[in-house]
Amino acid sequence: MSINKRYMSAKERYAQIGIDTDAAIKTLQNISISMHCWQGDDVQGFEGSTRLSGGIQATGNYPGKARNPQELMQDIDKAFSLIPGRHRINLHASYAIFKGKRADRDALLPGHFKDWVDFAKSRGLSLDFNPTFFSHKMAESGLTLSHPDRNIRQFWISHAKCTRKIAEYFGKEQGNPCLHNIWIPDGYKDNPADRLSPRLRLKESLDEIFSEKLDKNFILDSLESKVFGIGVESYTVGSHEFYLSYCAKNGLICLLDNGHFHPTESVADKISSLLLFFDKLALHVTRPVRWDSDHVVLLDEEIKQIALEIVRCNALDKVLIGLDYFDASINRVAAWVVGMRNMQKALLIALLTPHEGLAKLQSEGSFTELMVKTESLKTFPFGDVWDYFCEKNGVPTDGKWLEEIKSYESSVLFERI
Ligand code: RNT
Ligand code: ZN
Repeated sequence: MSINKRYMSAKERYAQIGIDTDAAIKTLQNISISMHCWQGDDVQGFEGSTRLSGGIQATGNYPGKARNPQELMQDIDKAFSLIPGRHRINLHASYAIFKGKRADRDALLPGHFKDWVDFAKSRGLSLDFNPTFFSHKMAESGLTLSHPDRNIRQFWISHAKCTRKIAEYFGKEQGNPCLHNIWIPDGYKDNPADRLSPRLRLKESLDEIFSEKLDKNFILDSLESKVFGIGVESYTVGSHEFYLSYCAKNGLICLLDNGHFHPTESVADKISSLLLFFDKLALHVTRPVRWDSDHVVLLDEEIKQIALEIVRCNALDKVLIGLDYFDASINRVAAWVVGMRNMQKALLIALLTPHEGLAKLQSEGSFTELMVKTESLKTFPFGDVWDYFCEKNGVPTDGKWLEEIKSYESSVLFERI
C-alpha cells in the first residue's frame, strides 16, 4: 500500500478519537530540535586536545570521525538530509575555528565562530552555544567556577563572559535567541568536608558572569545541573537545588539533562512544576543506561513521557529541546539521525494523543477507562503518520535511510582513515 493510502487510513482511525493528524503534522513541522555538534567527533573539538575530562567519556572507536570543521560540517549536512524539518545546531566553545592565531578559552571572540554562522545561515539553521569548562589545563583539578584559587575562577569567568558575547552575536545574526548553557564539572570524589564554600564561590562567579545584561531577544541563559559524575560521585557543586534556586532568583532558565538525576527520578514529572514558575525550560535529552552514559536516544518510555508532558502542558514554545549524547561505537552520523528522528517521533506520538479526554477521565476518577484507553493508543498506526511526514519532507522513511548512511560511509567516512 502506498504511504499516502496508509496515511489516509490512519487519519480516519485517529479522527475517530478526535485527533486531527494533519494538524499534528503541521505542529511537528514547526518544532526545531537543537542537534549537538559533539556527537560528530566524540566531544573532541578543534583545539587539538585529545584527552576528555570533567567526567565526560566517549567509548568506542568506530572509523571515520570528523577531524576538522569541514568534515564535521559535511557530516552535519548528511545527517540533516535524513532528518525531516528545520533544526538548530548546538555548538561548544571548543569548536572555535582558528585561522592562524589561536585564542585561549578566556579570549574567544565572535570571529572565531564566523564560519559556523555562515554555515548555519546558508542552510537556514540557527545556532545554540555552550562554554566549555572541561578538557583544558585550567580544569585539570576538576574545579572551575568554584575553584578556591581566584585566578582559576577568574579564567573561567572570563571564558563565560566571552561565550555569552558569542551567543549574543549568534542571536543577532540568526534573528532568534541563541541558548547559552552553562554546565561545569565541579565536584568531589569523596565526602566533602565543606559543601557550602564551593557553592558560595560558584554563586559569586555566576553573579559576575551575569552582571553583564544582554538582550533576551538574542541570548537566553540556562544552567545545567548534575547529581553526580565520574570522579565526582559524592558531591557536585552545581546541584539541581542550587541551579533551580539560582535561576528562579535571577530570571534564568533551568536546563534539565535526563541523565543528571537519580536513575528512578523522572524528568518528565518535573516539567509541569517548572513551567508553573518559569517562562521557559531547556532540556538535554539523552539516554542514561544505569548512569549518565549518554547513549543514543531511542524511542523508549522515558523520551515518550518527556514529549507527552511538553505537549500536554501546551509548552512547545516554552521548552527548548536539545539532544546530548555521544556514542563512538557506531556510525556517528547514524547516531545523530536515530536520536533526532526518535525525538520527533516521541513528539508526534504526543501530538496524536487525545489529552483532553484522558485528563477528563482522570478528574472524574474513571481510572479503569483511563488505563484501558491509554493502553489502546499504543497500537494506533502512528508509524503511518510518521512515514507520511517523512515523505512530505523529502527524507527517507524508516528502514530506507541506512542505505544512504552506508554509501556515505564507504565514499566519505572510511576514506578518512
Ligand atoms: C555533561 C553535560 C553536558 C555535556 C555537553 C558536552 O554531563 O551533560 O551537557 O554533555 O555539554
Ligand atoms: Zn547535558
